[in-house]
Formats: sequence, C-alpha cells, structure tokens
Amino acid sequence: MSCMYPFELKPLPYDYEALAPALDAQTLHFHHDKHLQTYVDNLNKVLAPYPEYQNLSLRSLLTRLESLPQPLCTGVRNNAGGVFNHQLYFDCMAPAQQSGKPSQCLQDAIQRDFGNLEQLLSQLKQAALGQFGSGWAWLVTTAEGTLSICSTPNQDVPNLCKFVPLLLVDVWEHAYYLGYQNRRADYFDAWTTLIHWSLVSNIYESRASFL
Ligand code: MN3
Repeated sequence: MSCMYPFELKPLPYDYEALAPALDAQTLHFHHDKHLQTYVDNLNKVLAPYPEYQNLSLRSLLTRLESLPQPLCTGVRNNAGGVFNHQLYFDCMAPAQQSGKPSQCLQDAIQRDFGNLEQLLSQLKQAALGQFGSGWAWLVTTAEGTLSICSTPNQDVPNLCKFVPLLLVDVWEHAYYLGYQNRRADYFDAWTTLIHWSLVSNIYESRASFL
C-alpha cells in the first residue's frame, strides 16, 4: 500500500453489505469505489508535474499547503484532503456488532471534556447538522489529550499540527442521499451505531505518534 505518490485506493476494511441497514451497499460502493477513487486519481494527476513533492505523505502535504506553489495548493487541498478524510471515515466505521466501546482512557477524557458520551455525540451532531453545504464534523484531540469537536467545509482538514483527528462524519450528500435523501440527522443517528470505538481509542492512546 503506497502512502505517497502514486497514491492508491485503500480497500474498504469490511464488506459492502457489512454496515447495512445503517449504510447500504450501494452507498458504500459509490462512495468508496467512485468518489474516493476520484480523489485518489485527481491527487495523482495534480502531483504528476511536481516530482519534488512526490515523496510527501498525505499528512505532510496537508500540513504544508501554504508553502506549495499556487497551482498545486488548491489541488492538494481538495484531493489530498479528500483522500485523507475518506480513509479515516471508512476506517472509523465497523459493523455494529464489532464497533466496541471507548477504552477506559478515552472514556475518562470524554467524561472530563463532555460529561458523557451522549453529550459528545450531541455536540458532534450539532456540528454535523450545522455545517452548511458539504463538509465534515470531527472529534479531535490535542497532544495533551484534550478532546474537542469541530467542522470543516469541503475537504478541508483541521490544523494537523495542533490536532489529531480521532473520528469524523461525512456530511456531503453523497454519503447519505441514496438511503436518507435530505435527512442528514437520521443518517447521523444511524452512523453513530457504526463508530469503531476500539480504533478511535487506539488512535487516542497513540496520538503522540501522529504529531
Ligand atoms: Mn464523501
């Protein structure tokens, strides 16, 4: 699996049917095989004329957007963001019976920073519903382990020098339109049953390695 140019489509970590009924196979097929594939292809296209940037990881590309030459900057922002965000989105879901629970360490942080898991999900839902148009709602942590919620438009990422993304929900219509049409709140509620808490806990506990 290539983690630098030329980037490759990472396989979906479960079967297309595995997240039903919350997310149907057709939605996952289009979302992963068509939408994510397009971001991968376009990222490779924008990097093709710039060999000097081809040895950078997704994360490195996204943390140095400001220093990229102008024609490359927008293409990387949209497409490296698209690949980074979708890879984490698909990884952070699991079939409902395998999704696990937050580890004790993450549970303690959730209690400290939100009161309880319901409050965390309620704030994440507000961020997801409040994101006008296309974008993402995120749970992130600082190096010290402080949790917070944010949202970003389009394929933008939070500041990856300050925050480690733990979990994110795609609120572009392509993520839910086939199953939920305009009902973003119903999609969000169904998505919460798929959160891969054991993976989110692992990222939280190894956050230092991402900064
Ligand atoms: Mn998407």
